[in-house]
Formats: sequence, structure tokens, C-alpha cells
Amino acid sequence: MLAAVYGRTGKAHVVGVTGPPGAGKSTLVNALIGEHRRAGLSVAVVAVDPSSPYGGGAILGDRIRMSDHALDDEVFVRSVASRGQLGGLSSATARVVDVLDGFGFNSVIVETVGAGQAEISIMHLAQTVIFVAAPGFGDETQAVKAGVLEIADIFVLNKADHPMAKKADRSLHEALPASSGGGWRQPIISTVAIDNTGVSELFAKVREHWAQLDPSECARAATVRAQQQLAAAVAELASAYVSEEPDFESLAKQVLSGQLSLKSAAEEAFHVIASRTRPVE
Ligand SMILES: Nc1nc2c(ncn2[C@@H]2O[C@H](COP(=O)(O)OP(=O)(O)OP(=O)(O)O)[C@@H](O)[C@H]2O)c(=O)[nH]1
Ligand SMILES: [Mg+2]
Repeated sequence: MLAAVYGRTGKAHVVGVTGPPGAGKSTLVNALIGEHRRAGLSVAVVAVDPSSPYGGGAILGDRIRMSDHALDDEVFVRSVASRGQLGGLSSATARVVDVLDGFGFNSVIVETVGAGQAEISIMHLAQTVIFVAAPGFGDETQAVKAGVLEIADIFVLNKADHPMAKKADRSLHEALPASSGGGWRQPIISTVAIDNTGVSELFAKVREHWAQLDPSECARAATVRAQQQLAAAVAELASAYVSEEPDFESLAKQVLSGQLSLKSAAEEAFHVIASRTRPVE
């Protein structure tokens, strides 16, 4: 499928939506789906849940909150769980995004909880990153720690109907990196996702950010991503060789006995793998 997809990718606007649990990301995404549809745009959503291996409550919740558009052919919502594999999540998500992009969706929205390194690497898939905060989460400092603020293009303070919203708005402003002058200025938009307040303004900003992106920059980023995917695929292939082939047992024993350093053994293994013409299935 991926072979059929490549060559058709690079047309969709990939939008990342991240932020702490319960900030209202899914509700906001549901509202954004509506904005896309009113603008005549098709949209796919990938909800990533690294914590629950088999589609737990959060994923179910995500799907319910996006169910307004369940019967619309131009809307596709998919959940991705980690299945316990820590490393593979971002490359698996990248492939899902590529399939949806290649399929022809105008926009692909990726939702993750902005917690760990895996989520941040997933956000590198996106051309436009939205960080969603809500009052009373202490998320401003959390976000700084996680390095999410640096990669966000648009900030949303959701649940503006909350009594603590004003205070949260102030602390979010304070936590933001100083404007680097020139280029895109990261806006802060207040929303109430449950009643659509501020959502059309957010959608307008999302489209505005997309419009001012440098196409050659996007192409370069796509190449970097493809190279990372290639690197991951090579590592996967090499790993399968080494763990499945009995030949490599003696190398492992030499490492164990201290005869050979792990790095030298890895180089040796790499030479053995490279000298073969066909991969072992
Ligand atoms: N008062 C209020 N509640 C909201 C707003 N937006 C979302 N909610 C509620 O907040 C709760 C969490 O919303 P979700 O959209 O599931 O939040 P999320 O960020 O996707 O949560 P996770 O995917 O679990 O991280 C739900 O009960 C929503 O109805 C809002 O603007 N105001
Ligand atoms: Mg959600």
C-alpha cells in the first residue's frame, strides 16, 4: 500500500494538535472538522494514544467526541495505539499520515497528548502545530519542560468559559518564548470547544499558517522525514537478522566474554549483513 502511496504524498496539510490530557483536544478537533467541511475540505484525523495498548477509554472517548461526522465520506477518524512498542509509535504514525495524505485528504489532523519525547517527534510530522492548554492544569510549565512550546505555531487556551481562564491566559502569555521578530508570530486564541466559540478564528489561523509556509522548506522536511523512515526501516531489518540468525550467536558470546566490544561486534555484524544480497524473511 505504501508503495502505491508514495509519489502522491505531500499535498495534505498536516496539522498536529497536542496538549495535556483533558484539555479539550478531541472536542476542538471535532469542531475543526466542522470548519473544514464548511470550507469544502476533506479531513482525516489520527488520534494517537501511547499509554493504552489496546484502545482504552481515552481512544473510545476521542472517537465519541468526533462522532458528529461519522456518516460523512469526506471525514475519516482513526486511532493508533502503541501496542507496547515505545520506539515504533512515531514511525507507525508517520506511515498512517502518509497513507491518508496519499489517499487525497486535504488535511490530516494528528492528536496526541503532549507528554513525552515520542509525542514531540510525532509533532514533527505536522506543518502546523497547535498546542491546546486549559485552565487549571499547570500545563504551562509542563509544556516548557517538554519542549512543546518551541514547536507550537498556534496556542489555544480552551475552556475559556472556566472561571480560572483569565489567570491561565496570563500565565500562558508569560510562559511563551519571546517573539524572535520577523516570520510567523505564534497567536494565542481563546476557545470554548463545546460551543464552537473561537473555533472559526482558530481555523482561519490554521489556514493562514499553512498559506505562508515555504514550499521548499516543506519539501526539505519531507525528505528529512523519509530519510528517518529509511533509517528506522534499516534498523528494523538489521535487528531481525541479528536476532534470528544463529550465526550471530558467536558474536554475542564474544561480547559477553569481553573478547570484542559491542561496537566492534555491531560493525562486524553489519559487514556480514551487507555482504548478503537478499534479506532473510
Ligand atoms: N467547559 C468546557 N468543557 C470542555 C471544553 N472543551 C472540552 N470540554 C470538556 O472537557 C472534557 C475533555 O475533553 P476532550 O476533548 O476529551 O479532551 P482531550 O484533550 O482530547 O483529552 P485526552 O484525549 O484524554 O487527552 C470533556 O468532558 C469535554 O466535554 C470547553 O471549552 N469548555
Ligand atoms: Mg482526546
